[in-house]
Amino acid sequence: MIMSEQTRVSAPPYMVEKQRIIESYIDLHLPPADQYPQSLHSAIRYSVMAGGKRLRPILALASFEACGGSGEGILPAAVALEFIHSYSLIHDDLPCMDDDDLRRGRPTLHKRYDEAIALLAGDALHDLAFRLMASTGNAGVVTELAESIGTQGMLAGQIADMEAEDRPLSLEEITFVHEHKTGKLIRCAVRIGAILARATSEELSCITMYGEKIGLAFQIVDDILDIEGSTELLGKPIGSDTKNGKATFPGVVGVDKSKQMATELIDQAVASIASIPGQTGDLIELARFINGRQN
Ligand code: GRG
Repeated sequence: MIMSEQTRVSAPPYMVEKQRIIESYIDLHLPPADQYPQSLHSAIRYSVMAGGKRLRPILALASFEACGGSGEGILPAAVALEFIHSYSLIHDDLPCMDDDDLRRGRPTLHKRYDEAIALLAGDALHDLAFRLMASTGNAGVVTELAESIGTQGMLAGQIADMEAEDRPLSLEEITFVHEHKTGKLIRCAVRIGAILARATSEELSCITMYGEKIGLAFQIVDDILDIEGSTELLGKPIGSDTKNGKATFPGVVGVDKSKQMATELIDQAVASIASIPGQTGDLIELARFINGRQN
């Protein structure tokens, strides 16, 4: 195998098992589709129940367990992360942003309903997410989420991404976009798991490093899949980054170098949690999955 070649990795059993738990928790904590106003509630369910990988909540669970946490107390926080993620996808797909027609294998929310409903469904998910996060009784994780998606977090990345369209970027600039637009929420997921498990400060800094490395790798792999992936597996058309003039890692450093960098980041992520005494095997498998994923 040459350095830059990535091995396909299917979802680890841990991920499949936790997906089921997350799915039923989401189902229980979303308002019923027939509750007034039905247009809003059915739209929220249409987007959230469309079968994403649930990676962010699963990372929170794995981090919680690696830092010695047990039981179901992590679930509200984990699902809050998925609600924020879904919210960001809905808004990202809007005509004023990426103007995408397909998401998770179905018409995007504004195509299936309309723009106003899509906007408000995103807003409602923001509210639902913060209510769930606050239900942990831990103000630290509420602040952690707010900072991760705020003006120095995901929002900064989204703005930088939009302003980078149709112009050449440096490696430093594209790294900023990816670390913020995508990386901040992934970093937040593993940090929240660790905080709720009452991790030591050493464990928290190891987990933070892990989250930063996998977060950047995740978006680099996303860029590569937009070139080499399959529309059927991704549930959205490939080639959309090029079509929309998006800044990508392959656009800046080429596909081979991007693959090599993603692999190096994953190796660094795995190395960064080596000193955590707890069960880190699932975090390692999830990191390997991120590099070898097909969707
Ligand atoms: C949420 C505060 C807030 C603002 C929204 C629109 C926006 C600002 C940000 C967009 C960020 C964005 C869409 C980043 C892309 C992240 C990404 C690679 C998503 C795909 O994630 P997967 O593959 O999707 O985990 P599934 O469908 O599996 O859940």
